[in-house]
Amino acid sequence: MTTALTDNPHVLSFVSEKAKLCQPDRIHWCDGSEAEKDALTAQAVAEGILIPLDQEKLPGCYLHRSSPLDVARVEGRTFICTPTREEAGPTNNWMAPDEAYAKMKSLYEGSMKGGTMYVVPYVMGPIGSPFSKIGVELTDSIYVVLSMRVMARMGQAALNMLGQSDDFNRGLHAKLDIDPEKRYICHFPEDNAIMSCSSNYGGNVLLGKKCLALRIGSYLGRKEGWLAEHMLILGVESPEGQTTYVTAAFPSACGKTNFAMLIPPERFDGWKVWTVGDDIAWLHVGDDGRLWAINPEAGYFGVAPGTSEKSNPNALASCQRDTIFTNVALTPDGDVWWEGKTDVPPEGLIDWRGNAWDPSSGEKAAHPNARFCAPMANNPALSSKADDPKGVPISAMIFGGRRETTIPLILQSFNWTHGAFLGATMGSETTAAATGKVGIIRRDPMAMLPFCGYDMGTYFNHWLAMQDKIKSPPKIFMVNWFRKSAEGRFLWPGFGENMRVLKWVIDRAMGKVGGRETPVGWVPRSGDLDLSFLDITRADFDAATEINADEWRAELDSLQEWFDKLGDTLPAAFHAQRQLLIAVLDAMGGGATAAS
Ligand code: OXD
Ligand code: MN
Repeated sequence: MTTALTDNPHVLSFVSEKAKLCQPDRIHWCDGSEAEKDALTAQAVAEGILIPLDQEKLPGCYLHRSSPLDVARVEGRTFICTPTREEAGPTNNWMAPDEAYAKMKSLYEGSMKGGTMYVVPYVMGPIGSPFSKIGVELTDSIYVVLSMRVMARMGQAALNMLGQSDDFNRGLHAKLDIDPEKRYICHFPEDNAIMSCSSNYGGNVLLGKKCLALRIGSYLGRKEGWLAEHMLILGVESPEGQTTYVTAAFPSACGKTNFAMLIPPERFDGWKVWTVGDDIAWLHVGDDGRLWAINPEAGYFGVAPGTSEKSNPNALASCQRDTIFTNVALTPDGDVWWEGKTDVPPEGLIDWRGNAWDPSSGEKAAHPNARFCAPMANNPALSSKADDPKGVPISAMIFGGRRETTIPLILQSFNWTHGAFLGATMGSETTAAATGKVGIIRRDPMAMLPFCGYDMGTYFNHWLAMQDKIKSPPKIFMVNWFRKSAEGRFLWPGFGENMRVLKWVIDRAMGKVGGRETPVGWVPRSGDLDLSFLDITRADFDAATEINADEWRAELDSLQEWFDKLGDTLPAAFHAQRQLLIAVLDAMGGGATAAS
């Protein structure tokens, strides 16, 4: 055993209790140092867990290949273990805490015999921030240790911040044999504890991320009066040097990382977008009555496929050093590749399973949910506030999904309740970030469907209750970059051009620009959005921002089923919003609202 790095009795007894259960031969306390990283990396390479990439071109970068049966989050095996099923709500899998503890105990028993248990102390959020949370993850996976080192402030600093306190998340992870049948990701919100086994894939095992920062975090947020959200945080700096901060919630693999790292097009000379976070926001009400956000993470666990010089040069730059790639393809010269990185794949690729890749096979070279795990410090667009213990003040919040129809390019809500309603009812086509069928529309309220650690209706009530505390609330918007024409063509060019939409958002938040009121919210008129030097026809812009009454009526109709599923805890205000919108649409008749 390496020497314990703390004399905190609560940490020591947690570690010794779990060591007794898992029976590792060794216990390694992670201090987070460079020397430790080098030693663990060398060991991971020797054991074949990491494959070194070209160290001249990509210093500190490695490839990891997971089991082909362990490539994404497993929502079906993820449980919220509250005393009653009602507390977990109808959208979560539930298991009684006693049953879950007993099941997990039997799986963990002796699971680390012959191996090492790593003690990984970490902080989610800037060191010293009153909003940060501390966790200790015990794991038998070097891949987890090295990834947690990227994704969180890990090591001695976390124990120093904890001091003698008992207020830390207790996490236990064991790889077992990666058998999907034995895979469980169990959350115990009342005990601030997480247990995960039989997986070694990011979202299931980097316990600070989805498990603590969102599922347990959302529970703590309700208890303590704040919000833990699946949102990126960015700052838009104007040529005059004024920075406005915005958060945005899109479902997994729908472009949060790209949006958080957006590079404004030439037309926006002098404008700059700064990344505070690309996946998670913790939002607290400040003394000034505004909502302030911190990014609890310290790295990016981003989806690699589709990331290119065109879609996200800052993400590519972030992956040039000290990055762990998972399930990407390997080039003969020790570089990485994935679908969409370049138009033409390099010759001689080894695919994500480790086999020579045949481009005519119809198989993907990289897994669709292949990831990069890169330190945020590598990002050329990193905000100087990313480490600020206070966080940043939020002027606008954006919800967005991937929808071919109905939802316009951009829509501003009338008020907080209407904005929360739009977020709560948003739908999106499914992606490869979770196991299951891709391309089906599912409701993903506030992009939190897989991440809310308690009953969804109660979560919405918490959102509505927060309004009373926020004297100057951010304005709430909805975006859809993915709307298509009748012929199936994307109507909006996306990528850097999304800056034009972002500019309208911040101008609206400041009350500086007009728009068109429709029955379902405000949309820009073509003159309100800067479309100069953009290859888009007026007809396409009108189609992208069209509110079609028939489509919306169908949308609101189908919502009833969703509301029925959510049950009695759904806020009455949301039923009323739906009825109101239906009434206004009925008064309007069929077809599209006139563009002007
Ligand atoms: C993620 C996800 O990994 O949402 O961020 O799946
Ligand atoms: Mn995410």
